[in-house]
This record gives sequence, C-alpha cells and structure tokens, in this order.
Amino acid sequence: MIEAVDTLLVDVPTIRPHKLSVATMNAQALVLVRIRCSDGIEGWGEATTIGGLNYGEESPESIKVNIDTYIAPLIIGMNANEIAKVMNQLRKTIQGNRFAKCAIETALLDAKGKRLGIPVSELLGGRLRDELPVAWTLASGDTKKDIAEAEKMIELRRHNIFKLKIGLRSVGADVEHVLAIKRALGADISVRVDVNQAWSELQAIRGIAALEAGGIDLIEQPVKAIHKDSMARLTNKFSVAIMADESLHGPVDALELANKFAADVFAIKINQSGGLFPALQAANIAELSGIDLYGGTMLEGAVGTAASAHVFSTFRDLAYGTELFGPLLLTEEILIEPLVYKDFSLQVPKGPGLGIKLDIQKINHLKRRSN
Ligand code: MUC
Ligand code: MG
Repeated sequence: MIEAVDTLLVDVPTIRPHKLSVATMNAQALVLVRIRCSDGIEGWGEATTIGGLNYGEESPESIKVNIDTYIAPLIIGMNANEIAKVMNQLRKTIQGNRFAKCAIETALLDAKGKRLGIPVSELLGGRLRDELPVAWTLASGDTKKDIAEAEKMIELRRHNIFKLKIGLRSVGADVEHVLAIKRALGADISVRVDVNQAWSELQAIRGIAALEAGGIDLIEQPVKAIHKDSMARLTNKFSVAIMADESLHGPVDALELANKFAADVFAIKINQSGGLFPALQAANIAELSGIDLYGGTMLEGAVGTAASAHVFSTFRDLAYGTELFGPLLLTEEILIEPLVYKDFSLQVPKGPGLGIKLDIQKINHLKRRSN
C-alpha cells in the first residue's frame, strides 16, 4: 500500500552557465519524490524542467505543490503494486502536469522493481542493451570555449557526439559558430544543433541549408512547437534529419507528427511524455511509422536519468543515441555510487528498481528550506 508521498526541491549548481535560446541555467532544481510503501520499500522519482517556466508549463515549485496538494491524497492508500491502476486514476482525474505524473510513475516503478528484485527495464518489457551512447551539449555561448570543451570530452572518451544550443544570435552568426566547431572537430565527430523553437520557417530554410552543407547531422526543433505543418515542410525539403522535441508531448503528439510526416527523428523524454509508459507509447508510434529514435533529457539529475536509461534500453533501434548527460552538468553527486559513464556511453544500472542508491545526507544538505 502507498503510505506516504514526500517531495523535496533540491537545487544543484551547474558546472558552468548553460545557455539555451530560452534560458541561461546556473543551477538545476530537482523535484525528488519518495513514495513510502507499507512493506517498508521506498521508491524514488524525479521531475525537472529548464529555467523555471521558460521551457515548459510546469515549474519545480508547481510540480511540488501539485503533488503535495492534489496527487498524494489521491493515491495514498492505493496498492503500490498496481501501477497501471494508480496511473489510470491520476490520468483520469488530474489534467496536464505531465512532469509530476512522470515523477510518481518513476517512484512506483522503482518500488515495484525493488520488491520483485528486478530492474525497471524488465518491468517495461525488457532491456535490449546495457549501454547507451551519450551526447554532450556545448552551450557556453563561446566558440573557442566550446571547441576546447569538446576536445576534452573526446580525449576523456566521455562523448563523441555534440549538440550545440543555438537560436539566440542571428542565423548567420549561429551558422558560423556551428561550422567553426564542426571544422575543428572533424568528420568523425557528430555535431548536431538544437534551435529550441527560435527560428521562423524562412530563417530555418536559410539556416538548415547552410548547416546541411557544412556536414551537421541533426536539426532539433528549428521552429515553434505548435507549427507542426512547418516542421513537415522542413522535413520534406531537407535530407538532413529534422528532430521533434518541444512538439512532442507524448503519444498524442507523436501520432500527429507521424501522420503529418513532420519529423525524421523523435526526441523521447520521460518527463515531456508524462511518464515512462507514455514515453514507450510515443517510441512505439515512431517505430511503427519509420521514425528514428533519440533518447532526450530535461536535464534530469541522477534519478530521472536512470529512469530514462531504463526506458531507452528497451528501444530496438536508437539511431541517434541519447543525451543522458544531466548528472554530469551538475556540481554535486546525489548518489552513493555515481552513474557510470565510460567509452562514450552510459551504463544502464543493473540492480533492482532504478538500480541506484541515493545519498540521503547529501540530499538533506542540498534541499531547499523555504518550501
Ligand atoms: C532540449 O531542448 O533538448 C537537452 C539538452 C540540453 O542541453 O538541454 C535540453 C533541452
Ligand atoms: Mg531540445
């Protein structure tokens, strides 16, 4: 039985300012959720967003207050093993709040996996891989610093795929910045861009043509999320892969994008999808429609990253890899044993549940006091 649902806000500084077109992040606010069950088992979940309300419609504070006020009272007393029934109840009675729902579903799956002694990946259909390729996002805002950062990552054998955040400057300046990095890193290194919705369709046509000619591999969310027809025209026009990110808030969007031929690749995110099962549904739609998959991040910390890794490990094809680097962007480790990144990959944890142990002392030290 679900006995208690605890939520805590944990603020962790980033290793450097992380500049997106919608926000500059100097810290990440993790919303950690602990579900305590009557058999003594505890499950952990996490929700994150980017830049308060700059990226999504839920803020860390709203996630916490909505779980505390509306979600927890609804599910306390329910059978913790009946995850489908609990989530069905939530999805029927709580509108929106995808990030909050994802944190709850994660915690329930962690608890059930621990109870059964199996990893979450096995509750999701079963893993097909133990390692996931991991891209790194270059977002210092400075071309020289980005090149030096990429070279260091390659030397450490941590990342050989780089995603560049653009859209703040003019199209011309952004293209120059990206192509300078691509030239410096060479043909063997994959360089991609994320425009985070910043371009109009005409700007996108200009920008994508130049990036495609310069050997860039992937163009993420060039235009506004709501402009799915514009995404379709760009997907049809260019041979370089176009990826939907902010346009994809779960299975319903996945179906619409697939029907419109509005993306070559889907960035699947557990938070944006509203949970691990809805993320799998979106991925199934992609697979059935011939759309490639990419494992996305909301810059989650270790809990959300581990949960995402369990989901992505079940994908048959992961043509564009993942960007599960969230914990590496943060200055503080909240696990007793950190997630393992090596040989350009993240190892999917193998222990029961999420396969991680949280450092409770550290979390108590970092947790926000005022909420
Ligand atoms: C996004 O839009 O993809 C993922 C990596 C990163 O740096 O930001 C996120 C959000
Ligand atoms: Mg993106």
